[in-house]
Amino acid sequence: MGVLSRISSPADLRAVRPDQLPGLAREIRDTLVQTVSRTGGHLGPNLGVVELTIALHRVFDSPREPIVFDTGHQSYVHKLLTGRAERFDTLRTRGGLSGYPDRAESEHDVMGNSHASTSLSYADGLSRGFAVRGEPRTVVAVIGDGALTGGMAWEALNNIADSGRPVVVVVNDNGRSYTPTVGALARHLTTLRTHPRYEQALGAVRGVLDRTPMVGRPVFDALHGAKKGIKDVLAPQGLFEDLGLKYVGPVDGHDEPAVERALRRAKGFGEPVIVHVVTHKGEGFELALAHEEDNYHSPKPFDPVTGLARSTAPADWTSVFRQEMVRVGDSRPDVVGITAAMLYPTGLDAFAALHPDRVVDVGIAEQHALTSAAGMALAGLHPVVALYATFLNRAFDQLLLDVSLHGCAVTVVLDRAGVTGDDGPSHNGVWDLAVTQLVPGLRVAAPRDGRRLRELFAEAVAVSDGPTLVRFPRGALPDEVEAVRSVGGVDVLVQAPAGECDVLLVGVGMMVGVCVDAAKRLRAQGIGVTVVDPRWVRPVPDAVVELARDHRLVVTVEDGVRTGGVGGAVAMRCTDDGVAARVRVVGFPPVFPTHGGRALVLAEAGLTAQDIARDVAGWVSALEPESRAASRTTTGRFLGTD
Ligand SMILES: Cc1ncc(C[n+]2csc(CCOP(=O)(O)OP(=O)(O)O)c2C)c(N)n1
Repeated sequence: MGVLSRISSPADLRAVRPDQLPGLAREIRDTLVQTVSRTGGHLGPNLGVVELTIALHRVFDSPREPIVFDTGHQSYVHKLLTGRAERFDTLRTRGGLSGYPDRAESEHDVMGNSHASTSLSYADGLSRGFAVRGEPRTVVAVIGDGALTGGMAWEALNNIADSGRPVVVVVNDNGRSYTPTVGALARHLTTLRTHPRYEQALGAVRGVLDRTPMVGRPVFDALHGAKKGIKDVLAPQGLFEDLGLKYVGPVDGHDEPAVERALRRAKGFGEPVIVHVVTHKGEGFELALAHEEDNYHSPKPFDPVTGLARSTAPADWTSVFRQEMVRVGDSRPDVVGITAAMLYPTGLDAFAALHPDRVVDVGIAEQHALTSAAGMALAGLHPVVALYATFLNRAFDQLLLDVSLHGCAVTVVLDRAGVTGDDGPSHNGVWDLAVTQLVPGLRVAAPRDGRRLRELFAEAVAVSDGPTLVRFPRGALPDEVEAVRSVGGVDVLVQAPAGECDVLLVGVGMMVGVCVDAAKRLRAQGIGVTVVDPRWVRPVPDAVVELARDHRLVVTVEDGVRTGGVGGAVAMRCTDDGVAARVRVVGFPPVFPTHGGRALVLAEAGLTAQDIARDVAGWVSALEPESRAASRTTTGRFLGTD
């Protein structure tokens, strides 16, 4: 029986003999590889923090001394050590463990946000809260060098450094976000990590002192600690100390006893301290270490022996954008790409390979990405900012007042818009359609298939007098649906028979295909349905309003929140323009959905063809008889025009 199965709490871990810890680390790595190769998830980051997490839970008394994991994607080891090892095989499945910390799952999970660079603010707030309540408790934040590129981390450090409170900031420095971490801060950490005089000096000291353990350890610890006088001679760690923060490190993050010593020392200070821990993403698993692109940051299910994906990936939305960015960028020297530390996942990589000087990785800094894009637009470029939809939330003010107020021609491309599923509540991209409704001058496109993505992206970058946004979902491309005709830029996909214009279904993006399916079901029930794809969903195209006049009921369907989304805008336009038809808005309910497969979450939200057909049939039968009779005499005034 292994050691891991005997650990159901940090107290059990603290009782493990030091000589058993290397074996435990191997067991944990094996569990990580076996499980994640089946479920998919964050492998590289967790393999890198095995010794660090063991040391954290041996030194700090969680949950009394809370440990906040920034982003939370590297919390699998923490889960294994806090009573969840037995359920670990349920990772990222409905009813099973979340892929991020989850307050509902364990008292050891402080937050489950999953957006980067927040841990120091949580830690600052927790420690301030404990101080106000008169509870002397240390708070720990574990933040990667990638997350440390986010501005919020520095806003928090500004407060923490001045607080005098016991906050231990553990910088997990593996030199990478997905790809190598960018910028001056990353360079500074590298300088600390690789400073030859420092390493030589420490190595020599350790060599001598280790031979006299009783005396040696404490003396070495003292040297290794943050004695400013000694350290300044050895390494240029000034940045942190100049902020008033004590600095311990750099520590080899795969040397568990060394990490424990550094953490105990940091805890002993009783005031703010940085512990700089150097780790390798993917440690202990050759395939991950050798993986140039991202060290298996978040692989899909794969064979743990060969590393090959368990299923061949179908053509997806990202790959279409990847190609189009190259095509458009090749012919437009003013087009540049901006990524917030996600070059490959957003598909900017192919363009970057061809035009390295025309793609900028700004770090995990979506706010800065948008305002920097505004600056580039003011300088005469056309930036394409490629983000996951959920991360645009951060940069709302920048989109509103820095980009849009100035009419900057910036194109924002949102991947993973709509329901994403497995990664849990905070990764769903269901807010973008609502928040962008508020932005004057912003034009929003929602392609229904790959061909429309190509068209709409080209149209978006051709706009030169204001911002545009193109949003598409996660996953495989749907079959292409051809229009029967086009009206004022709006595609009509299904036309209700003349004199039977009961329902106008307005689909947004991938929901267009679902609407076409729902229309077939409704037709079988004798209900006349027209299905349109506005393509540009903001502002509401005039043609949608005119088509609405020809129907008794308008139903909008979007995979974003119902509140204030496209449907809300269509309803307002119809009311403002005196359209008689009722408008019903179908969209994502105002909930934070629990993690689960995307199809499952969509079904729970009632966003399937079957659900929509059932609801629409009910709404049609509830229409007043007069309105029904009136519509039967409607000739479809607008329907004939192109
Ligand atoms: C605001 C925000 N933008 C982007 C991401 C996507 N993301 C998840 S992990 C990650 C890299 C994190 O790097 P680091 O903090 O160094 O942790 P590591 O994975 O290297 O351990 C990124 C960009 C995110 N979670 N939050």
